Amino acid sequence: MKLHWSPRSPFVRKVMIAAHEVGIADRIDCVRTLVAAATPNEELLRDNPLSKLPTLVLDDGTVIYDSPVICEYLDTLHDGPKLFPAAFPERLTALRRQALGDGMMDVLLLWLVERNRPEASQSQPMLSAYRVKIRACLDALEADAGALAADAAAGRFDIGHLTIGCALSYLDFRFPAESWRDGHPRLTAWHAGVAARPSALANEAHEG
Ligand SMILES: N[C@@H](CCC(=O)N[C@@H](CS)C(=O)NCC(=O)O)C(=O)O
Repeated sequence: MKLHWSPRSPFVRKVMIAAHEVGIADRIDCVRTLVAAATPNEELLRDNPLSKLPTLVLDDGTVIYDSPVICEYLDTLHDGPKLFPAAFPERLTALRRQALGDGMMDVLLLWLVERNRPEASQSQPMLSAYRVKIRACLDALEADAGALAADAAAGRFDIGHLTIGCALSYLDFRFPAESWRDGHPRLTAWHAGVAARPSALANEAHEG
């Protein structure tokens, strides 16, 4: 399988952590692909008309995106504990947490684009809206941290935990000045456990 890949993308990292967790990372050939919202990548457009990472191309030419769909596909390739619980209500909780983590990463990417514009062109209302949303997400996660900790104590790790872990780590990577741990002690403790998993350590975000 070929994965359009970047070492900076939080969504690519999510997919690679999922691949590692289900034991098939060595079946993925990562191809460095440059994307930018303002510059569609001509080659990537042939596989994904949205020109977005991650995009997975299977050996038979089938193309799969976006990260929730890729992760759910990878979860069909193994017989171990599933990242996507089959039964409700566990499935609903995992999908909601995945949506929250994905949504946080969407906001952070938009925030990064806005922050990288020349200062005179930056929209202060948008910048402050992004901060308000991320803080609200962190507060919601702190309120959920008791349940997250109980899951960890029971050895449960699903797509919801994985995605929230990626979103928090992306805050560390791109927004260290936001000091997200302040006021979120239980979430901080939970995240430390996720960040120490071999799958996360093997796929640290980096420039390059
Ligand atoms: N919903 C998508 C989001 C993917 C996404 O936003 N990827 C970013 C890189 S991290 C991208 O490709 N941006 C380029 C663009 O927006 O044109 C997913 O879950 O895969």
